[in-house]
Amino acid sequence: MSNIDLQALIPNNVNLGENRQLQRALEHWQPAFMSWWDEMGPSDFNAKEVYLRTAVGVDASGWASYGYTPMPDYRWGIFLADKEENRKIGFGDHMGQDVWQEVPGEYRSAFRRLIVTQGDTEPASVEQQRLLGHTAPSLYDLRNLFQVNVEEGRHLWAMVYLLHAHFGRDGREEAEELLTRHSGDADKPRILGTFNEPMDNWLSFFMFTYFTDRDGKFQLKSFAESAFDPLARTTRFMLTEEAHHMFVGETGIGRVIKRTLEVMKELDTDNVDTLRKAGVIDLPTIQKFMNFWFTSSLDLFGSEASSNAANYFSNGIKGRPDEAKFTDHVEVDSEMTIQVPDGKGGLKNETISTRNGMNEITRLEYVKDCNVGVTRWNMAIKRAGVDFELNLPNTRFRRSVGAWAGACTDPQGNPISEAEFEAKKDAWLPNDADKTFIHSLMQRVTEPGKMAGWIAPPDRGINANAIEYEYVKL
Ligand code: BYC
Repeated sequence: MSNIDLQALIPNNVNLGENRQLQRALEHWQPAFMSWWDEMGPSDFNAKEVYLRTAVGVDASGWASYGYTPMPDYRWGIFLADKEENRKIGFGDHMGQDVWQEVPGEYRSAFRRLIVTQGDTEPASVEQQRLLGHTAPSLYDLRNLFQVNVEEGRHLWAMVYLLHAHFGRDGREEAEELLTRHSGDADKPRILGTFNEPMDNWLSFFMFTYFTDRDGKFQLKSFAESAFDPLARTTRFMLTEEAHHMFVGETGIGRVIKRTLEVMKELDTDNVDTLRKAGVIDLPTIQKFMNFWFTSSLDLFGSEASSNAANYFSNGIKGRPDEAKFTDHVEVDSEMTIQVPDGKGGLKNETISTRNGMNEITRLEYVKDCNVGVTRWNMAIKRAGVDFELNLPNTRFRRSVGAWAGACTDPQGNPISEAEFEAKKDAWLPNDADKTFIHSLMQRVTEPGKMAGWIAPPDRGINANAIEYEYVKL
């Protein structure tokens, strides 16, 4: 196993010290990253001690160490999963050939664009979440937010390393740019839609970590298949960190639902006003926030039929998540069916080449994965004897990218008129009153072990510590 040099200015397991030029370039970028963290990272908490886990190795057993660290002292660095000897390309036109340690010239701009797009989402999410620390429902949650934030910072480092190490001057310029675009900025926004959405409440944070971080999981899995081995290795290690972010989302939403169910039982009611007065989030509102963040995240997979995606697959740039489980890894003549609007207010089937449909294949795998948590939440609702079911909306609903962009459908995906959509959208998506209500709940709780009234405590603390542990020293 490769050793991590944690003493280096930039912790790494890529023998950075042996490449002085690259090391100097990254050491030059490091202060720019630190200023970005100061200005755009979690506001007002940089001096606080946070109980964080830090990567100290890359093997599955014991890669993390836990301890109190002020966030700016976090050991952001470069960690690649170990090299697999004799690894071969597993899909596309180069299938069976040796993987590449350098980017082939003809694919350089495609790789650069994808690495920049991936890299752009990481600091974007930190920017979106920067004010949430002020309204954390508990110290446990506050610490989880900060853990997610520092790890997204590290994921930025992962992409910046690739840009510096493999893309020369262009790469260095792109790395600078990653710190100058900002989430929601009118002039220089982040690249992908979801990462410009404002996030001023913790229900959205949990939805984001459940749904949007899960897009991250699927995109990283696609890169983990890449013929460009350094990209595959860096994303494989990122996936181990990403798992915690989705855990925060799934358990966060689960705890909100649990608390609501407790109060529904106590008061013996499902009346929305009564529940809101009692300070918990009614289930229909949870459904609306889910509708919003799930559909926004669906757009992140790109168009149903995409020649970009076909090229990425053919050229070995980006595979399908868990490529090994598919039977055909080349898909040279195969076809698939997608649904598109028929131009007359309905829908029709369209046959496309499987290569063109790679985004849709990945999106459908993602939807299946999203449903795992939804099923778990519904089981809790059922166990509580409440007659309500949360459902993911259809993938045609509220789309801004792809075949259904701008088309109006109901949450079941049936095409409807714009007038009907406008009339009903307040019942399907968070409306102003819902947002005002959620906002009113966002009060900071700082006593160790105490939770805000709208969320149940977690089942257990972090790293075998008690829930009452002082996860952030305020
Ligand atoms: N918003 O052929 P198309 C994560 C653009 S999340 C705005 O349909 P393609 C994380 C597209 O760029 C994972 N624009 O799409 C989560 C293209 O633009 P150009 C992030 C969009 O190229 C939480 C045009 O529309 N990683 O890690 O097949 C916290 C037509 O594109 C959007 C990646 O995304 C959108 N939603 O696929 C922290 C992986 N969607 O070229 C982190 C890298 C599409 O015409 N990116 N467009 O200017 C990719 O693999 C691909 O770029 C996409 C799009 C899958 C996003």
